[in-house]
Amino acid sequence: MKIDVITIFPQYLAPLRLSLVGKAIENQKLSLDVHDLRDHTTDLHRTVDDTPYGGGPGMVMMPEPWGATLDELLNNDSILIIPTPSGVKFDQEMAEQLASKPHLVFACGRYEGIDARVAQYYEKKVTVLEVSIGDYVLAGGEVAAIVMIEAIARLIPGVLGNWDSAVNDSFAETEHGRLLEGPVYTKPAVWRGLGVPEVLLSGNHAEIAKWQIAQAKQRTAIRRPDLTGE
Ligand code: 6GU
Repeated sequence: MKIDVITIFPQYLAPLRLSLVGKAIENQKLSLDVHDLRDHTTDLHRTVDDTPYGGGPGMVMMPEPWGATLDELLNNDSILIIPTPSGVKFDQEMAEQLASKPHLVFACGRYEGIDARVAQYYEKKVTVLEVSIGDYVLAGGEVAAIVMIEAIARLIPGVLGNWDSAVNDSFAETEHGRLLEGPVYTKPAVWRGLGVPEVLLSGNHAEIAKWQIAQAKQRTAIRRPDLTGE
C-alpha cells in the first residue's frame, strides 16, 4: 500500500516512522510520503488560509494549494481521506476495508477546515471520505491521520508478526459480533498477592476460549452497551 499525507506540519507525522508502522515501511509493506502543503503556494508568505465567506470566527484553508497538491498525487485508484470532526465516524470496519486499498491520500486541514469545494471537486474523480475519529475536536487533522494510518497499517497482510492478535482484537468481527477484548495476564502467576484466573493455567484450550468469550461479552455489556445492540 501507498499512503500520501498532505499537511502544513510534515514533522507532525514523524512518529509513523517508529515501531510497527515504521517497520512496515522498512519492510516495504507500506510506502509513506508526507508533503508540505506550503510547497504548492505561490505568494511570498506561503499563505494557505483566508477569512470565511459568510463571516464567523477563524480561518478556512484556501482551495488552490490543495488543488495543486492533489492534482499531482491522485490517480484513478486513489482514495482521498479528509480528517474532520464533521466527518463520518472511523471504526475498525472502515480500517479493514481501507487496508486492502492500493493508495490512500490524507488531506490534513487546520483552522476551521478546508474550503468545501475541494471535496466537491475531487468526488468527481475519486472516492472521497470525510472522516472523524471520535466526538471531540482536535486542533488539526494530523493526529487523526496518525490514528487512522496506524489502525489501517497493522491490518495489511504481513505487518503484524502474529496475525492472531488482529483476530482477537477489540472490535474484531467474530461469530458473537464485535466485542471488546477481555483481560490479559502474563507471569508471574501471583503478583502482589493477586493471582491469575485458574482456567488460564489449566491448559484446557476449549475452556480457555469459552472463558475469554464470556469475559469479552461481560466487559462489552458494561463498558460499551452500544456495541451489543443495547
Ligand atoms: Cl478527523 N479532525 C479534527 N480536527 N478533529 C477531530 C477529528 C478529526 N476527529 C475527531 N476530532
